[in-house]
Amino acid sequence: MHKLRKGLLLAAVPLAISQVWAAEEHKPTPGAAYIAGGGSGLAGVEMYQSTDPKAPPMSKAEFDAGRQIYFDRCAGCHGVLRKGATGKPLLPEVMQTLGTESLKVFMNYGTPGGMPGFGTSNEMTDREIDIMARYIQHPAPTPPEWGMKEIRASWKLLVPPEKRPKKKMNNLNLDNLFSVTLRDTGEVALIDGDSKKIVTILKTGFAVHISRLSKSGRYLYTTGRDGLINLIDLWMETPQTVATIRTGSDARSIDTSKYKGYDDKIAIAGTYWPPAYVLMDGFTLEPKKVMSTRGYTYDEGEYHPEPRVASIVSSHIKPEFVVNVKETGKILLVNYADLKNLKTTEIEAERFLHDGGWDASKRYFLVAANMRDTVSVVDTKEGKLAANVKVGTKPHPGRGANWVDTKYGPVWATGHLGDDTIAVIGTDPAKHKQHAWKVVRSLKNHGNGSLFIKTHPKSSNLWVDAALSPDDEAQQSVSVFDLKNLDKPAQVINIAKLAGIGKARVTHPEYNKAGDEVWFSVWGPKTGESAIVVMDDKTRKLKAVIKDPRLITPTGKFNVYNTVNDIY
Ligand code: DHE
Repeated sequence: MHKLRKGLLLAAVPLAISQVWAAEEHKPTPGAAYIAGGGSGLAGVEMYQSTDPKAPPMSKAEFDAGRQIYFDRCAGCHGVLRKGATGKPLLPEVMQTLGTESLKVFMNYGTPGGMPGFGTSNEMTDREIDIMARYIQHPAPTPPEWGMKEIRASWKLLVPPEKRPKKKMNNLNLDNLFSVTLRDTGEVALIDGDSKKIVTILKTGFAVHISRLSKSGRYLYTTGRDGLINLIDLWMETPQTVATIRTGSDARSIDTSKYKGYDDKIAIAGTYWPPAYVLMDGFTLEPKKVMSTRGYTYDEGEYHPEPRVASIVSSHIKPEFVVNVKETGKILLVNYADLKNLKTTEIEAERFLHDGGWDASKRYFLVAANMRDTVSVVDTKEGKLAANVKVGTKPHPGRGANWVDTKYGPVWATGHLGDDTIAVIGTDPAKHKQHAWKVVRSLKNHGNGSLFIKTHPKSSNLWVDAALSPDDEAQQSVSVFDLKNLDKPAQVINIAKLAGIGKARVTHPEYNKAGDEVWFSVWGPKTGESAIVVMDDKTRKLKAVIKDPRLITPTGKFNVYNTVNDIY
């Protein structure tokens, strides 16, 4: 932010508070708006309007509008209860001291702490900003809890296992099927990787977030941001949803058991609200157990009322799920061998855990603690933290990328939201001890705001997006590095242009099963054009453009084989 405007902003608020806000300064980065949100399932939930005589009055309609905007745009950073998460706490008594006019300035222009300017970016009208400035001076309404009674009542077994096909009823090459998130319509498109044709489009949860596959590759699980889980049977003539459940009212993660003997048996879903994870029967989604993640931060031992469940991965070497709890900075290894006597190992890692993936051996899990500029590494064989590795500003790996580096042996890499570097971390303490858990290379991406990075064991290319870069050209383009010669700068390819689309972000590289094609989402606006672009990995030339009016806001893509086997 411009120095003068920042000075004016801080001058507009009482000194003590401006000092607190300035003291924790973080430079605004493209990541701020992203973390602020893709919306939340809580926006539409009716809540009790608590009032405080010291706060400015609000009508019921204004309160409801404020609640809706808050959960759509603010809760991602400030927390459901406004106790602070990646953004500052917004406690009513402090907000009342600031007062409506100062709060309007913050909301209009953003803050030095990284909050986007909702007025200057035209994301909120003056009227909405006025409502929000008053809304946050009132006590935060608490969304309803969602316990086993509600979870069970929401469960719908549409096609029980005995009524499902006994063998695969379609001619699809399921290993090379892609599940594509259509974010703004709350759907997934299943696309045949061989013919590049859409097989079907299925309704899922609100702003559907990710797809994951069962060990056998038969079942596809999706989670909506509203906590709605869909279980899709890929063996049916046309794949369809066979069960649904709501595990909470705000959610991002889902996975299923992959340890031998437990194929497809147990599913797990993480929730942001209420903060918890739910264990279910993998074939039916029948809920078995709900576990709260409320508790104390790992470092200061401070109670946190809403530590959200971020990424979850399934171990291949133990009957365990790795559950990453964002605000407390704890990684839970949840052993699902005996649900009645659940054993979890609680590992102190780093706060603000977000997304991550396995190293190539699948023993170590590397997860970004994004607001702490750190990658935490868990040794799942020993059940303990292997290292906290300092990287660049706000790492965001997706699942990251693994390759054998010509100089440093096995490595894993992440891009960053907040700078244009790619951190390459050594991952082999057995044979390359001197490089293990160190940043051995820092590559230069074509922009900041990177969301996802990908390679494949059969490829010698590394593809990196910069989807949240503020620069149009950068957000439409990807960098391709030659893994055999990383001293050479990357080739930068404008993928959106190849699709003939002007205004779009290009994101989430995903390989086909063979590892010779890499797919990108050209993520246009809800009312505009979008596409999937398929690049030939060897020649780095365009292979196909998939366009269809039904492909609205495609973002994540999940190849069945690569997702089952955690190939990245
Ligand atoms: Fe994601 C993974 C949370 C916004 C696309 N995202 C994840 C994971 C978490 C997360 C915790 C890891 C899940 C796992 O592995 O179990 N994402 C969040 C947010 O809280 C956030 C910042 C804001 C929000 O309100 O949701 C957010 N995410 C987005 C987007 O805006 C993206 C770019 C587009 C979209 O579809 O919404 C997006 N997130 C993705 C994708 C993955 C993901 C594609 C899976 C990556 C993979 O390769 O596995």
